[in-house]
Amino acid sequence: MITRGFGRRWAELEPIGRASSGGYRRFAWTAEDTLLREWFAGETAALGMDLTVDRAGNQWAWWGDPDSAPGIVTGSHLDSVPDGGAFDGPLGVVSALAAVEALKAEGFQPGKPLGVVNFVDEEGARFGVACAGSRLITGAMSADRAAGLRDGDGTSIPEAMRSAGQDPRHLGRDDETLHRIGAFVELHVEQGRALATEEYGDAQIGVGTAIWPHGRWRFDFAGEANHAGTTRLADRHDPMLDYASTVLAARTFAGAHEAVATFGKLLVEPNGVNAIPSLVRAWLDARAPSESSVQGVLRDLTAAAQELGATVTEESWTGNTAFDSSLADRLSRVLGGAPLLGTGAGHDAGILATAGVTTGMLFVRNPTGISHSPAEFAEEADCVAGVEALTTVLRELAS
Ligand code: HGY
Ligand code: MN
Ligand code: MN
Ligand code: MN
Repeated sequence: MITRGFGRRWAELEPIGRASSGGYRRFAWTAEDTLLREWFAGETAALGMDLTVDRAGNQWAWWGDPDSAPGIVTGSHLDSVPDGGAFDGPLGVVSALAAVEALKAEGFQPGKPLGVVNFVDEEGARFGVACAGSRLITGAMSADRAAGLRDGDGTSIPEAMRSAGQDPRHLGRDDETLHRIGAFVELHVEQGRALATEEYGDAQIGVGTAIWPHGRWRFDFAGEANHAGTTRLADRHDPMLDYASTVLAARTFAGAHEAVATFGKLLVEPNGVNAIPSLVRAWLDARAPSESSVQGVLRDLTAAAQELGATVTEESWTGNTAFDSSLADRLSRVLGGAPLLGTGAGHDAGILATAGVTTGMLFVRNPTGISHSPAEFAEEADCVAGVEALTTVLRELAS
């Protein structure tokens, strides 16, 4: 049953938003997102679940009356990074649906409401802030901040929501939705390679303990637009040079502070091969097991960039996030001693945990550790083990 429940759904989801590279472009409030949401609505209706959409557009499907008692919720997200992998997000949603189907098939009667959520805009690929859907309903991001964000075409989140048929008028903290969550457990493909190592016993399933502190910063390097062919070198103010030295400095400071950092997104104006740029705008992602390490990288890198005349703007910050330790121990126990591990990847589960929701995570082994890439992969047997583990956990928590 579980294999069929997983395989059919996976096959239906796979073609939506897939690019010729084999990677995915599934951005919030786009046509691909609408197809994914319609798929989710159809699947949850077929399971006899009641679907609601909250103030930020997150989809919540319920088995039982969600206002009768705080429920047990699982699920994840369906959006992706540009050219992302197939598993990051969808594995948690498909596994949640297959687990509910398995529980229904065995005649399980939940003692409390059981929910499956599809969070909107977890990757922040279009508007720049990760976990936008969970940040909005928990108040970690204000409606004003969301309305001020723009995508590459200058579209705002409210405009994008309206174009996707959603109502942005009540954008913001959603206590009614939050009060329905007694505990949230998100299943996710492991991002990084720990479970497959001897240290973690080459385990199929792991239990999350914490998410590293992480953030995103925008660096603006101003230059002087000019002709690439006729401007003497001594007369140039080329911001690409300042950007290049800052990229190298980021790697140096990350090493020095035992952190990780990368500039993964770049905007060049006017972006012409034969024009010296007037502006180079670059976004930094920096993370570390401790807040002091990340802050150390930002302190040193900001000082170096400001020396070059750059401006640095923090666009999002998530401090150290610890999952509920007693829930983590309980998850590990019911899963026969599944190993506990922290992660450098951000998740909606982390945002909910920061808002005081009892939260846990399950990770499915990733043999290569690669993620945010078309090469992201998990073995089918491990995915099925993930559904079985999630089914066990939901049966345990919702009894
Ligand atoms: O960026 C992250 O860590 C997550 O995949 N959104
Ligand atoms: Mn991701
Ligand atoms: Mn994810
Ligand atoms: Mn010319």
